[in-house]
Amino acid sequence: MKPRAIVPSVVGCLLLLGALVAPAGAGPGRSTGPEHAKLEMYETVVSASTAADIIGSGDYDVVEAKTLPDEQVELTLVLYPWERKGLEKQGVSFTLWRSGSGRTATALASQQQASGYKVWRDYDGSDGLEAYMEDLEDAYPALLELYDVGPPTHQGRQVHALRLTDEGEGGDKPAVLYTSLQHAREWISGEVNRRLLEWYLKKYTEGVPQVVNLLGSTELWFVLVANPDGYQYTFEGDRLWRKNLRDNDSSGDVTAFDGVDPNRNFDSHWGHDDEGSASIFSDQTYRGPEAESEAETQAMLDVYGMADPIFHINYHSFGELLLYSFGWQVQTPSADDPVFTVLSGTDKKPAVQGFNPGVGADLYITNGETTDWAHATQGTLAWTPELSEGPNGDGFIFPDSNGAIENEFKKLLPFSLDVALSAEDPDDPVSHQGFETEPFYLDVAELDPQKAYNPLSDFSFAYSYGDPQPVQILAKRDLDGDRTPNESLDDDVQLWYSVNGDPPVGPLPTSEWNGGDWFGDVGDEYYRIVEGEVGGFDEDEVGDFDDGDSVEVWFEGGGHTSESFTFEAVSDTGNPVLILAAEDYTGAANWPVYESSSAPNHLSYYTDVLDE
Ligand code: 0X9
Ligand code: ZN
Repeated sequence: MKPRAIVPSVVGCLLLLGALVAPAGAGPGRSTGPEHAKLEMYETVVSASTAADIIGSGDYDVVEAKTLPDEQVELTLVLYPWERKGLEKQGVSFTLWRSGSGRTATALASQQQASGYKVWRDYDGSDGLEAYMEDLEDAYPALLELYDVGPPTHQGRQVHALRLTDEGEGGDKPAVLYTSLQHAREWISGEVNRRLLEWYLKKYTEGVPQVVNLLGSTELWFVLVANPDGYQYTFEGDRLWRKNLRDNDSSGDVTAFDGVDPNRNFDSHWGHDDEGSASIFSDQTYRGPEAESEAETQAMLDVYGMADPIFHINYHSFGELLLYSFGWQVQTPSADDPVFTVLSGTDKKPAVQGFNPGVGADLYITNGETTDWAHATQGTLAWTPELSEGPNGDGFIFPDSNGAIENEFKKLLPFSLDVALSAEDPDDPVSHQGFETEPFYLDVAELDPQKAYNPLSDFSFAYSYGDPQPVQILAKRDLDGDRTPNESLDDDVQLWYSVNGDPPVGPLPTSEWNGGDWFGDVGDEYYRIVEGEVGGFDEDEVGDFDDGDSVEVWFEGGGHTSESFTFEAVSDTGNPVLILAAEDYTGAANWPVYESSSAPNHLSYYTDVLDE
């Protein structure tokens, strides 16, 4: 993953945290004013702590962070002139970002446009992507259906979804959703997605059994242009535009203060803090006036309503990453992490060659974001692949070259196909690399070493100071493998233990552990944490531990036995214990937001419990 480590958990220096608001004189009617400024890409090398402040403020569009030797960090940012000047006043100096061939982002874009596009096409034009989708539906009437999804956008465009399946087969089929161009400037995402759709059509027409079977059993849904207003604007207004075109400042014109980030407008931890999304109009991650306020978000809701996807790939660029939930806070892989890891691979063996797989928050945190929402509220496991910048290091201005674009599509194809092939049996996903999910995980880091430092990664422990002692494990919901798509049955898990090698005690019951009531849905569609207790019986009976006892613990279910672990029992000293706890009930961590922020929410609850 990209080095999250550059962001200290406590952001020390507040020097850079002042939110930038529109400069004086900004406003409608001044065609040369800052509201008509264009975005440009810059680079800067700063100390790790300054980098942490810039990223942690959430006020700047940081698109890359590379750790250099000597605690220095190279940041690539997309900025308006006043944002650059504001940072310069605080001592940060910038150079224009340059591609491998030495061009700035805007120069590269102008050059591409001036020589006439070979591959790239806009949305509105007679050979644009909207006309393309309509023509494609006409060409494949038995396979493709085009839907209007969501209301018209701010500029009156229609978002479309295409459903690809062998309609002759009928039936209620599991679905996979592929979306792209949620961010206007990320042109490569639309072309990779469009080529995937065409690849399926071609292979089906050629009678390739794998694809014929797939389209018989599965629906594939495509939203090629999730943000058509913004996308069209990158052809006509500003090549580096990211958001949609909501008229935030009611100027009647597209200005630098307009646009909502469609990838921050979903109803899952929406507006949780100002680092993962922004409240400022001109910010590139402006979250909108309320969750689901945008036509583009409602379009996605419509697609989910029709397709109810098992999996979703939301192609973005750039960075060569394969991101999955969760993104809204750090160190929080979901309970479904085994399914993500089998399909995404690991740092050493990524499912997309040259890409870096991992949880989204390892890049930076986001809230109101599509894939978090999909997992937490829809039970859909979703990815954000950050595609590459092309062979010449061109950032968002991926080359207008059929060869380079085709290479990018082919690089993604094995992963994109694995996900589709897995929809029928999602907890036993298909991996072209041969990874498989296990019934139990005592330590998730055995599957993916980068998860080792997360809480809830390793359920084993060396010493017990409690009797009874709670023990946990990550278990597949369907242990005996009789799950059918869209139906989940939770198989019983039994707990066993043995003291000092004595005959096993068990089977003991377990129950699902759902964490606290603080963080909401933990993303546990296919896996869950189960918990039981060992010991805790009357004195002198089997199960009551003595100091130094060696207790081996394991779990069984669906005919499978987990790995075991052994802890040493340590006797209770009988000494009183002082517990110090604090709760941030006024700051960003006050979630969900309570009506009163004058008293702790959870600590007072805890005190009530203790009083009972
Ligand atoms: O910020 C985004 O919306 C995505 N990156 S992009 O550069 N294409 O804008 C990343 C979303 C994935 N989630 C997290 N990084 N938390
Ligand atoms: Zn993006």
